[in-house]
Amino acid sequence: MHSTVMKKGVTWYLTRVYMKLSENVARLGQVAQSSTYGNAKPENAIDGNRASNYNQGSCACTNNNLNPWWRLDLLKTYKINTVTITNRQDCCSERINGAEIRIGNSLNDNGNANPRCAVISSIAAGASQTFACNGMEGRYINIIIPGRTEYLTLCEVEVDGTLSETNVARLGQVSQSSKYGNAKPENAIDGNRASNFNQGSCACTNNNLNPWWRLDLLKTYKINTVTITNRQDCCPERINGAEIRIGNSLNDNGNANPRCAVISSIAAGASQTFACNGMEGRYINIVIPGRTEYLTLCEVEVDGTLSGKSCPILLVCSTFNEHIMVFGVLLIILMLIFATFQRLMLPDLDK
Ligand SMILES: [Ca+2]
Ligand SMILES: [Ca+2]
Repeated sequence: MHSTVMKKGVTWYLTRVYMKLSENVARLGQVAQSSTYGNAKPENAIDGNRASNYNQGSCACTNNNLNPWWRLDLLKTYKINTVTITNRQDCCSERINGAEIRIGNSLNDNGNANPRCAVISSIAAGASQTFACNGMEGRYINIIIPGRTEYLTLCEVEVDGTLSETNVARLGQVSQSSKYGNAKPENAIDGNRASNFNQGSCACTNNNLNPWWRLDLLKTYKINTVTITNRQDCCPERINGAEIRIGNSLNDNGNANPRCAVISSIAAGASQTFACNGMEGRYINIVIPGRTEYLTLCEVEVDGTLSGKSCPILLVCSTFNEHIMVFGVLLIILMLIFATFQRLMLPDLDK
């Protein structure tokens, strides 16, 4: 009896962990299809429900068209690992045969001209089949039946993928030594490179000695590159001699951290990328040392990945979810040890 309960517990827990680790990004998107049969709207294929009897109202379906298609717009570019399609159960499972999965950033031919991830030879009635797309990149995921007049029915489309965008700057908090007018530090991480000062997307300090701007990423990252967009309409030379500093210390407001680069100059309105080769830090500072100057930054973009090294003992600095996960794994190990011990020492107990 103990082992049955234990197996159920382990299965439940591992399912939850799996669901947590693999996010279905399809549900973040917007959908369209070439036509709609009755109430079988395209949204039914991303309602999070694999119910595959048509009458359950959870399948998308087109009319009987030539080249029918369904499209998911993820709104941003993703690297697509897999696409999982659930086929109709109660009728006509062969209608899906020959459908293609297309992934890319173009809307030519409604997105159906994008590169092909897979051709579906067949999916059993009511079954869910997963197709590997190996990191193909795209904002649009189309499913199309080419060259045939057919109904396209999709009871669920699930997509496992990760955002391609790697600018982690926008996840952070910013500050600067002083603020010129409304040119607040957030303007440098608003996702907009607009470089005319009047467009309101540049951060700018007053005319201070050693002016600085700081990005706090809240966690330690390995920084690959930092890309800085300079002001276009005036004074591009003000950035000359600025330094990029990266580290975990707030000594001298973070300006004493190790140096990634010295900016010799950046053309007016240009964006220049500096390689920091995996330097680790939570803080990224840009400082003009030894000079009284305005520091103007129209955009700062940071390519980096979360650093694994910052937590020598996972339980000390992990998030709440990670705590729960570690606790669960330890619990499973304890249960396994207990079950093994029970079998060895008390072999007759289950009989
Ligand atoms: Ca559905
Ligand atoms: Ca900006």
